[in-house]
Amino acid sequence: MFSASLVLTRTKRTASLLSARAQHLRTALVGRSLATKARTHPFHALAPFEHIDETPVIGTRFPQPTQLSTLLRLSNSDDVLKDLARLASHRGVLFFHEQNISAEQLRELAKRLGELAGKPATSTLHIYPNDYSDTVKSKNSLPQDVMDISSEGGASRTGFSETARASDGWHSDTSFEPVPSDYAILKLHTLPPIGGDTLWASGYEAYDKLSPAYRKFLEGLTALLDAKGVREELAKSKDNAFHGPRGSPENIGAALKAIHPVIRSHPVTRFKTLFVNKFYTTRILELTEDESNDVLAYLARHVSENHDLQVRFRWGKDDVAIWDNRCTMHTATMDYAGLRQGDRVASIGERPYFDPKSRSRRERPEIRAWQEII
Ligand SMILES: O=C(O)CCC(=O)C(=O)O
Ligand SMILES: [Fe+2]
Repeated sequence: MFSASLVLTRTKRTASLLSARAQHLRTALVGRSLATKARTHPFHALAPFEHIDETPVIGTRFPQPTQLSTLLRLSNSDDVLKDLARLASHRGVLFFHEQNISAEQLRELAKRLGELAGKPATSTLHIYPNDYSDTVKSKNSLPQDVMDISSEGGASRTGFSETARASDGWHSDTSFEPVPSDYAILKLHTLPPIGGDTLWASGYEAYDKLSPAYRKFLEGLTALLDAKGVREELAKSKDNAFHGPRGSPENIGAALKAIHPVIRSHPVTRFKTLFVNKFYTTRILELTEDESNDVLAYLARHVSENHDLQVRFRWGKDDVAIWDNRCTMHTATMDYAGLRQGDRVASIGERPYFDPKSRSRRERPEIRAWQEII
């Protein structure tokens, strides 16, 4: 009886010792694998924050309730935000759920992402040329460089028509400016019961899916991007025109037009990306008008009909998207009824350029290696 109970006690103790050792070993191994993961993670500072890729080429989601407002205040926040900017530049768009970030903090975040990614000191936040303060009441309480995205006459409904082709909306924010946006952030605080998804398309993949001959043909061409719709709205509305500077000393005046390379090199990733969009690009300058119309129509179809280079986001209340306007296009979906509203901040980056020595995203072997690690 005695010895049996001793054996039992011993066995229990041995078992619990063994299990403690196993636990210790497990913790050490998990610790080591986390440390290895952090070391090998291409965006080291983001390793502690769970994130998953939405598609192979575009979109990454932070499923845990990682609060962007908390990231702004971490002791290593510069490292974390720098990696967040780099991740956005690689993945095109990042999604965050149920965010408590304020409009003022959205401004801080956009400003810091751009600065940490290396934008020129003269670039700040974009101010939209059309100030909707007369038509949208809530705009009155927002800073001038926070845009009210609203189904009630705000920017998201500019030129809206129920019979319009949905794919006509693909655009890159502020691409009509001489110095357009790098990063933009949108938080939607009011949603209709259903509908109103937003889609993003990868400019890297749009470039990579073209044949080498077509890529070569486009490289070095330049295009006119023209915010004609905004100019027309301004001419007929009571809204006040804002003539600048709109986030850069170069973004001034009432023209709302710019000439940019058709294929652009990304300053953070150094990848080549398609930089024309259906909404603002009106003419490829080196081609005849006829040729230009055909090439632009083809490129618009290339973006809108290749759904393998797109990601579609169904919003929850207070969700936030952060995207890189240099290597993506996006479009809202006007299929909803009811109020849909949020705040959008666009950081101004650098003048677009084409560097023939930059590479295609698919050519970079580390991309494949990174995807295996993450
Ligand atoms: O309303 C949306 O889904 C997108 C609006 C938009 O284009 C933007 O915020 O830049
Ligand atoms: Fe936009």
